[in-house]
Amino acid sequence: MKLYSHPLSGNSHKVRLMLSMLRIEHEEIVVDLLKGEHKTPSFLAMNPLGQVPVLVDGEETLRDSQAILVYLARKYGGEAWLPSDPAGMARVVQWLSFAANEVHHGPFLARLHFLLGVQLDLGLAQDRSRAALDILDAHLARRAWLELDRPTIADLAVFPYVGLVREGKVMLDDYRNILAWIERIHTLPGYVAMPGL
Ligand SMILES: N[C@@H](CCC(=O)N[C@@H](CS)C(=O)NCC(=O)O)C(=O)O
Repeated sequence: MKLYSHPLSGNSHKVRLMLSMLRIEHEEIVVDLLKGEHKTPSFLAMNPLGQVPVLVDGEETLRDSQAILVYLARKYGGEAWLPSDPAGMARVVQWLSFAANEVHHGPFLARLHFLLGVQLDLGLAQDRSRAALDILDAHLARRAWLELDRPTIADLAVFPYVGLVREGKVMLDDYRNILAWIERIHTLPGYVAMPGL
């Protein structure tokens, strides 16, 4: 199995965490985003969107961190990380959407501005970050994990950019439930770090 990734990519880190927690041997190939390696014809042949992460597992070439989490969880994780019953699966998937929408348009974009100097509406991204954090913190007031009383791919999908939100100059200090959840994720078997987390 091959993971095409970048060390500072939180989306890559979601997949790195899942691979480590499932103890799946793999090769990690760093795609140099600053040199534009993700826009070369050979990379675009794997992912026309020109983004990491990309996972290659035998004949399968998959893009998008949420989709890859679903694939790994269902193929290698049994019922643990993504249950197959309709309601349980839907409960988990609603947080994959939250990661791709609320977290992307808030914490991801605010960090992108400071990390790479990308010009965007920083105030809006920070406002959206706080709105997403408010929802997450309230949700975590009543539970240890996002759904199903155990860690699932919902937690792995939402965690990296929430944990990195300080790099977008949004402070986490007042979000006690989120901070406790982050600490719980740190203690999961197979947890691996990335710069800033
Ligand atoms: N929806 C995708 C987003 C992937 C994404 O935005 N990747 C970033 C790195 S974290 C990237 O490759 N950006 C380069 C670009 O968009 O040109 C996912 O969840 O994997």
